Amino acid sequence: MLKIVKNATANPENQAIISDNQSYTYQDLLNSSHQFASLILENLVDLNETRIAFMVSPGFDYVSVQWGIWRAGGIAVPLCISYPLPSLQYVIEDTGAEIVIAGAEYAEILQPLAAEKGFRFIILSEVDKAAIQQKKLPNLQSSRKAMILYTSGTTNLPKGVVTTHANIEAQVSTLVKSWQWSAKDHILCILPLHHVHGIINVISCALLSGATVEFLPSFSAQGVFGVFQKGEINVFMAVPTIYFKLISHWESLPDDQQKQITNTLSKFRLMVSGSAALPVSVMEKWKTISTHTLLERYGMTEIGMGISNPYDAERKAGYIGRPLAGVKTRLVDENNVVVKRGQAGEIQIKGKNVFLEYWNKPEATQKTFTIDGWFKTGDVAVVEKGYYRILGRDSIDIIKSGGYKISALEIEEILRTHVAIEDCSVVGIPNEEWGEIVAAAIILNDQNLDLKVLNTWIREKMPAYKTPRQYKIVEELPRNAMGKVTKNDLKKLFN
Ligand code: MCA
Ligand code: AMP
Repeated sequence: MLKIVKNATANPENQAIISDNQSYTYQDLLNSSHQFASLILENLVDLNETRIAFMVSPGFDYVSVQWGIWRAGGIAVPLCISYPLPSLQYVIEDTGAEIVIAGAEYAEILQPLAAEKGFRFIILSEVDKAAIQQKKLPNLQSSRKAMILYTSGTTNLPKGVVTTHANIEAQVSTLVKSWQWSAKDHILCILPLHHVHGIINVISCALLSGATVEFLPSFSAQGVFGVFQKGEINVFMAVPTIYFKLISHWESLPDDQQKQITNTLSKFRLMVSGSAALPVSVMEKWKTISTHTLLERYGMTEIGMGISNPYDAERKAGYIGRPLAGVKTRLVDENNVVVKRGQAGEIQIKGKNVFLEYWNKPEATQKTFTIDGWFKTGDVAVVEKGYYRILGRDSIDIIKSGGYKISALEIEEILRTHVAIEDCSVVGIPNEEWGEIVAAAIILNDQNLDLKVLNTWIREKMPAYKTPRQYKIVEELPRNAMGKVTKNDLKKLFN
């Protein structure tokens, strides 16, 4: 039995989830996920790694579906709930999903695709729960594939990162231990649930520990402080942009409300930041507001979390910390030779936490590991007094905005399909709130192109968080002697 499910059976009466103003116990979650597993199994005894995509809002149903897929032996493929159709279709087709599940609010966007492609389409609100007979569920080896999450890299289209149950267990267990999770914890989840941060660090750590996860349907600073003020939440995790937004909101409040919030936050057990570099200014401001020194950690879709500031020792501003238990790390130079002490190098990772493969991409999988099995992160760091400090990425084509990893190449490819665009180049430019924002330089072949129209056009094709926030129309792109666009020069255009 999966560890997370086994632990749930040990805490049946504990409160597992609060969503939509309702409270659910671990027993509710066990029943509901068993019921859902039975529904998707139909006449089978094991889904045998069938891919099942699901577009469900954060909350009890999301977790029931995720656990149901796992318990039936399927591979869970969570879809981003704000994706436009082309991005959803890409994930569904790339994984070869045979079953697609939609919350009622997403049925309309997926229905035409279901009719065209003929996959089994389940709309949650139409399921007749009373008619489902609980089936015996398969016994799963932990080496089985559990989940596929999409991440952007230096290739144009996002790749599916396949993790096994053993990978997920390793990723969750090390965090539960290092950050001292317990059944008394109560975390607020406001993160999207198609990425590791929300799925692993928030939900799975809490549920493996017998703790409570409370969901807000989407992020708003006011909403978050509103839930905090009830006085039950004691753990919070977010990307730096969210802390930035919380700080801005707090600063806009009258004195007495500021004090109340500070008083509430000071009682928290743990507050974590990650997914992108935490600016020292944000860390310091948050400390004056909350009294907490944020625990910054470093992770990646392919590895879960790898490096973390300590729970009960010094948390250093500007550093991502030290390797987590069970995670091996090293820094190497461009010849893959381990660097001397104090020198910068690419972070490479080994351990049970490291993913299995990129879905259907054996070459990409092979390229991302060294011959002796180290995963190449592409992040460059240095170690100072035992603490890792990130210096940057080895690829300028990877942008981090609002905690999301974005490929400049993917955006360029889409822009080039616009009839009025002759050529373009995309870069990330530094931004206090978002970390980086996406900026595009374009050469037009139709000078009448309205940028607002272009913006609407691109938002129908890719998620809003990937779309350019600044455009510059140029006559030509800066290139080196080999004809390659020099993106560092291009970045200067936007300053
Ligand atoms: C939205 N807006 C932006 C961006 N996104 N502007 C600039 N850059 C952006 N990236 C604008 C919108 O156009 C809109 O403005 C306004 O902000 C509000 O948009 P909305 O979508 O409602 O934003 P939000 O709900 O406030 O979202 C901000 C957010 C969200 C909560 C920070 O981006 C988020 O949830 N990020 C977390 C991503 C995450 O979980 N990453 C983890 C990946 P207008 O109305 O004018 O158009 S996993 C990972 O990285 C590894 C494993 C790890 O280490 O964790
Ligand atoms: P993703 O592929 O979305 O999982 O993003 C992983 C990337 O996020 C890493 O390769 C890093 O570049 C970046 N990242 C995650 N945590 C941190 C952090 N604490 N500081 C700097 N970069 C980070």
